[in-house]
Amino acid sequence: MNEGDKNTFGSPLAKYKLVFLGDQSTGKTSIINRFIYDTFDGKDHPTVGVDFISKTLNFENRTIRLQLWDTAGQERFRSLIPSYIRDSSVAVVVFDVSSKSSFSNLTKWVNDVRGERGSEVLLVIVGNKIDIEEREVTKAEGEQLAKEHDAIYYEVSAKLGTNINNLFMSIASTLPGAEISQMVSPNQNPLNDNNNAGNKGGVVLNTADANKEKPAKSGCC
Ligand SMILES: Nc1nc2c(ncn2[C@@H]2O[C@H](COP(=O)(O)OP(=O)(O)OP(=O)(O)O)[C@@H](O)[C@H]2O)c(=O)[nH]1
Ligand SMILES: [Mg+2]
Repeated sequence: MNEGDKNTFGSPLAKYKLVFLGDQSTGKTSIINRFIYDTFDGKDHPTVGVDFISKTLNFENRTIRLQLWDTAGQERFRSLIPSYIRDSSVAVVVFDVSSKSSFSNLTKWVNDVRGERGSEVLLVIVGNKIDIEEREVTKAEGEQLAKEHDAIYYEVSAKLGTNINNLFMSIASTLPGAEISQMVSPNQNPLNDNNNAGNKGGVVLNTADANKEKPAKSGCC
């Protein structure tokens, strides 16, 4: 174990794997890029295989590390995905609120998750692109589907950054993490904490994580 795997007291960090799933172009990579780097370039960069990045959060009185697995929505990579679902404690299934078909296909993704992990996983359904006015899926429809599948529901815009930090903080708040961090007092809002932050808006980003653990651009598979 290297120093980066320890908290301020030298204890091992609590680590959680999050897998991002959903149809092609729903905005999985854009959501992750907004969270990690606070950027959005508006270009198409379809993920090839699976990408990985991690981020350490000082949250309330805990320090946890989120390991984010960003999967490709393209059909040709489908066979890779079950093993990443199997390994994860959180599955974030993303659809595009301006695309009815991405919403219709959500059930298939959710069934894949439940099939692999049953109820041993935190399921989060995310409606992305709420900056687009011509919606094809309403918030009520999203909420209803999430309720049916016992999932948390969030609507976000990676483009504008709307609700992105709330989404990740909400996920982090449901994960157990035994470590007590001295870096953030219990009353301090981590979203306003820019100590050591590599990104604006910041929950503390361990930039070393991002550099060290990110594989070659083509992904890991
Ligand atoms: N308007 C708008 N466009 C977005 C938003 N998020 C992503 N996009 C655009 O949607 C397209 C696809 O975004 P990606 O993040 O590459 O989607 P993805 O789900 O990672 O796609 P795959 O890797 O192919 O599965 C890009 O052109 C993005 O710029 C958003 O919140 N609003
Ligand atoms: Mg992608």
